[in-house]
Amino acid sequence: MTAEVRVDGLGVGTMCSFHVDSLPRRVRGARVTVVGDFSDEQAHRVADPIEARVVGDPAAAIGADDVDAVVIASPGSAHEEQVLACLEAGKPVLCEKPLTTEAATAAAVHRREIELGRRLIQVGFMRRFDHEYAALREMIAGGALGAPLMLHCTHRNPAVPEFFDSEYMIRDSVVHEADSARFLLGEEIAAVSVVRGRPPSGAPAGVSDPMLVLFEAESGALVTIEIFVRTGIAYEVRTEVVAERGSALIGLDQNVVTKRVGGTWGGTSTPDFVARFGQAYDDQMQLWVDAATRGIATGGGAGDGPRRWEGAAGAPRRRG
Ligand code: ISE
Repeated sequence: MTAEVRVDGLGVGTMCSFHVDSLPRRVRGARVTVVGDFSDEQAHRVADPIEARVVGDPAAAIGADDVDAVVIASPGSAHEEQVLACLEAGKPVLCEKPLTTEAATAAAVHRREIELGRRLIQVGFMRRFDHEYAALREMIAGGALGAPLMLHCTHRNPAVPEFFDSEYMIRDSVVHEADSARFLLGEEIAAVSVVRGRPPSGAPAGVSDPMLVLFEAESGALVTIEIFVRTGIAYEVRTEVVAERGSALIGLDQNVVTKRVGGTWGGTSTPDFVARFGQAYDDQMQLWVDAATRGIATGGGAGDGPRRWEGAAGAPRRRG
């Protein structure tokens, strides 16, 4: 491994473009040497300004001599094959969620990582690096509020692409709440139920948006999630813990709101997840680069997230 980690960025849509931009500017110790996307044009748009090579074939890019580690932000359906290729090549990988699109394949990827004997996968659960989530976890773990009884999670996107159906909402959006719930409560999710709501006019046919999701944690603590990805308003992600001796709420956008205009109280809401979680994405990337320098991965891994909803021991009940 060279002193500077040479990174391959796979799938350069919004998220990977953000990461590719962060590596030279806001993260120490890495540079992007190879870029790949199903659209060669998009790959060149990202690669050319930073003098990276464009390699269309993901397997060739992962195996390339000038690649030490890989950032995967391709569509979820491509993750399984690409992450497995990283494992076989012995290269640390930061894979955007979902790790794979099915619980069984995610479990298989995790098993392969264990078989090979080296932690190489970090999953893009960036909320763990957000200062508010980290402070809330500390508050809960420190016992200041007493035992947590409920988490109330609001997860609203202003808009999503047409293909973002109800399954996508669970895999791409609610997956963050699964990770956050486990991160904040420090325990596993034992049961999941989903109630489908009435879509707003203009939503694609057959989509259930909003939905209410209920997790029951092993201790009996309840986690309610409102997932609504076509609000037309702003990016709103809030989490409130209600515990035995008090409650605490994060995600009020206090960093950007709070000003008085002509006697009214108001401000701007966060427009999107990159604006809301920019600091968390960068800190996540720094941790990944630091670990990749040592040829390993740390942070949220293949064993986190909804993989645990199904599978071997202690398989949760599914309802709804
Ligand atoms: C997106 O992919 C993300 O990861 C965001 O954090 C989430 O809020 C959004 O719903 C997803 O589409």
